[in-house]
Amino acid sequence: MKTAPNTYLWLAAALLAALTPMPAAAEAAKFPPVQPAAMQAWQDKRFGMFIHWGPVSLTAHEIGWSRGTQTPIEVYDNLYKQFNPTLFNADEWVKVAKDAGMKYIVLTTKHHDGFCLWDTKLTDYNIMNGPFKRDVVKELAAACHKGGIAFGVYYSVCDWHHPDFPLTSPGGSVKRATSDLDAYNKYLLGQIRELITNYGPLITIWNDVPQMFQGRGVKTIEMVRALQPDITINNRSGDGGDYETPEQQIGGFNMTRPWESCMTVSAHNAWAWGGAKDGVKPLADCLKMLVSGAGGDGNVLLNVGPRPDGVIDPAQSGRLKEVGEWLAKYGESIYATRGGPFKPGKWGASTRQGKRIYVHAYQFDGDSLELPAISATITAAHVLTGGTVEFQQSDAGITLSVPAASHAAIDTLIALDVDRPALDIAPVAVARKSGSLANGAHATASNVFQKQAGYGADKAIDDDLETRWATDAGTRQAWLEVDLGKPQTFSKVAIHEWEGAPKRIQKFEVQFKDGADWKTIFAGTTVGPGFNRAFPPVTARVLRLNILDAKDGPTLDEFEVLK
Ligand code: H79
Repeated sequence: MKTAPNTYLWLAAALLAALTPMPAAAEAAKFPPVQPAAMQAWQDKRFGMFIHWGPVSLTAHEIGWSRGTQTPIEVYDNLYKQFNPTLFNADEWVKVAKDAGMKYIVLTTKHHDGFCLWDTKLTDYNIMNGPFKRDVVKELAAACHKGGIAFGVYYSVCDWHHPDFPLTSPGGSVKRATSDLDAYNKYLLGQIRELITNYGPLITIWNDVPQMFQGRGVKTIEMVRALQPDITINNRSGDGGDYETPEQQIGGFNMTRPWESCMTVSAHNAWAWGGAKDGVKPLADCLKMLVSGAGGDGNVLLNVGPRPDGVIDPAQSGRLKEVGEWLAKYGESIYATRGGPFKPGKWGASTRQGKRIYVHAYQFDGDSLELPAISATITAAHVLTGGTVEFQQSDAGITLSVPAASHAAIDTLIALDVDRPALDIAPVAVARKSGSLANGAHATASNVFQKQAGYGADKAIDDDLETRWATDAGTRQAWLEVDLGKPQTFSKVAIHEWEGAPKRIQKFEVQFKDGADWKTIFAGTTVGPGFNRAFPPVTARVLRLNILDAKDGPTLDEFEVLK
């Protein structure tokens, strides 16, 4: 998010650590699971809309977290008196979601700031007591039901505004002098009961930040199950739930435990409205989130932050519409598919349904894409995005040859028909080094974080954004050397500095080895997560990123060497 105050970074790290891991299926159940048919119906939808909205949208600062930081608490808690989104039209929101190809909507009925967007009888701090006086949750639920799209509620477990909740702002870091967690728990259960009883049927209860709720979440789940047995519940109740929720990252391949990544369309990862200059992510990023999500067997909940006047800004709705146009053509490769058998990576992703595998290729090596062997025979191959493909299959693997003219701009979609149910094929990783040239490459580094293999140099060339090369804390200078295995010609590098600590690098050079000498191709200052640079072609076997100055130990997701 854009304005992380340093004082909250420890809290962020702790929370994110608590919110993102994927436990093994066996760890999960302290309560009856949701009906399997309901879980599958939720998975089949694959793509939903998250909506973060409330009085805070007037400030263009982050929902919940700006209370007591950018916005003084007294100011924040009075914003609702001016919140009058006269242009709010629930049917319009539903149309934006449907045009995007989304199959469900999840709205922040109450975020960590405690403000309620519905006519709750349990607190006055709600939408009916501001100037707008319309039950937003009721209107959106009705519009969803009318529009044939599922509706779910986000409900923050932590509530830094409620007088009985033990923690308060900023960021749940201050302990209240007096509090009553049992009383607060009654309030929470009462509110969730209202939402299910008066606004259902719901597809999901999306709990968030279960501060102090371990041992209490199970009560939530039991009540939800009793009221409506087919509601899915996310894993943030305090005691787990039906599905995992990686946040601001696409989950890894996992077919045993359902999951949904929540992502923001905002270019700056804002959840609530971030102002006119906030911007949106490129179409390629949005599409790849969805495709790689489905390819890993997960859902994607893509967030919009409507403006304070009630409109989803055309920048956001326009981008979503482009995703919807793609889905209108190629939705068969996403909805109701399962992930795999080729596990997702920077190369692309794959999904499957019936006797068909959908290969989504983001990158080729020249004209070809090498895939590992699978336990099925390919009977036919087609490029659904237009063009031609030839395939060769042997015990060693599969080669798909797609001429450059048949490469789609973002995702070349190739359907492989196979001789048996595609779901029977065991998932396989696509062993591939980063960068189209680096398949035989290996990497070494000056320094590896605590000499741990998990942070080794090879992690920077493994085509896996989930792993990284890291150096020891306090490292100011370091190098990463890539041996391409044989002399090769390249004219571009891409560097992905870890998003968890971007812009540590302050000064660097990219060099190649010429005999015993290092020759500099180009030099630069900061890098960040999406750096790339083209240059006149260089032929060499060994090159390196030489980091001359860093604020703290440099750490990279990937270093790619490209043609
Ligand atoms: O509702 C959205 C977030 O507000 C919520 N979950 C999603 C769905 C969330 N609560 N806690 N966290 C996420 C983890 C903490 C994130 C933070 Fe930050 C990053 C806290 C500190 C850095 C954002 C930026 C808040 C303060 C600064």
